[in-house]
Amino acid sequence: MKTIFSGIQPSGSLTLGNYLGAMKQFVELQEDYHCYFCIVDEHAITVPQDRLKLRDNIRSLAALYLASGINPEKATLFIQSEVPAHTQLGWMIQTQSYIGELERMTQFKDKSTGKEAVSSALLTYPPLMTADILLYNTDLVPVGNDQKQHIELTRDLAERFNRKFNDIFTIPEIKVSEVGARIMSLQEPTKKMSKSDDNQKATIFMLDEPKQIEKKIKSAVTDSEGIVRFDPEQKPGISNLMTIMASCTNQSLETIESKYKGIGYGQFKQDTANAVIDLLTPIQTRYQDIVDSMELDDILDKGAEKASFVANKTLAKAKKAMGLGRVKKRK
Ligand code: ATP
Ligand code: LTN
Repeated sequence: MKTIFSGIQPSGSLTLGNYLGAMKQFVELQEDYHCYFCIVDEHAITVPQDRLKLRDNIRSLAALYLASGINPEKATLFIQSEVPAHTQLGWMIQTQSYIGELERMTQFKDKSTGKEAVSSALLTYPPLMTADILLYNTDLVPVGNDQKQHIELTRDLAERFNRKFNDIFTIPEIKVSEVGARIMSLQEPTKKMSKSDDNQKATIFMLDEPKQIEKKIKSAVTDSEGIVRFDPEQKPGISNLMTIMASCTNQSLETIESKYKGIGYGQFKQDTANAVIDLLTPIQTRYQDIVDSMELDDILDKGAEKASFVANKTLAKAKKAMGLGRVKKRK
């Protein structure tokens, strides 16, 4: 069975973009793959975080994984900082990464441009992500489109390490879902929907109440043509809502286009809002049952233990390959 690894940052409340671009595929994939799903809290601290909020976000994210359908009997769910091998291998990979290639990452440019104090960890974020992936002999990494560049760099770094030291890492491949890979902001549909957007109206959060969801979708930016047609270049707003509708209801874009022929944006927006509400309501109910439970702690404890076992084995091989540590003398 092939192995899958993916991570989500506990850097705020999860969005509909995170669900449709990442979480939804995770749930489907756990049936056919050996899966590791990680709450990457060490990635989240590459930008400033409030400690109490971070704690809440970590727990909330773990509960959302489970509420969305991740089954701890099938997949390993754990918190990155509870498995020290991640930062250890991350450091080793950093020694093999070049500043120039890290500076070319669009996520680094987006998050650092115009900022006064940029942490060096924001630049060295990709080597840690590489370590996350390589520790588990990962074959496939399911992520949204925005992570493509990071996965390409992961492959380069793994190949570089293998060439220079010993062939120990599996070279992973990216897996982007066909629909929903890039959900855009409701207010600026040429920008991706993001948990850290300052404009609250731009983003649907997984824990938003039905009324809020309806309000946000109804005030989503569209165009004046009045035709429900998929054209991301000319009609980014409507195309984004169509993508949302398509991935919430598992319909094709063509079906939606023909269904709304001659029907205005008002009805289309209302139906899209209902589709999102129908998708999120059962997840929210399960979330409330899990988030403060001891069961959640048990699942995360077991997850960290299982993940550590595999990660430590890979780490030991990589240390040996690089010549770190020592060989004990025997009597
Ligand atoms: P931020 O918005 O704070 O930069 P993020 O949501 O982009 O964070 P993560 O939480 O780490 O970053 O993303 C988790 C997963 O969700 C990744 O696989 C990412 O590709 C996917 N994802 C994030 N935003 C979207 C989006 N708008 N559409 C589709 N997938 C997304
Ligand atoms: N960089 C990713 C989060 C992330 C990740 C990973 C995804 C950290 N480590 C390993 C897949 C595999 C992001 O910002 N979305």
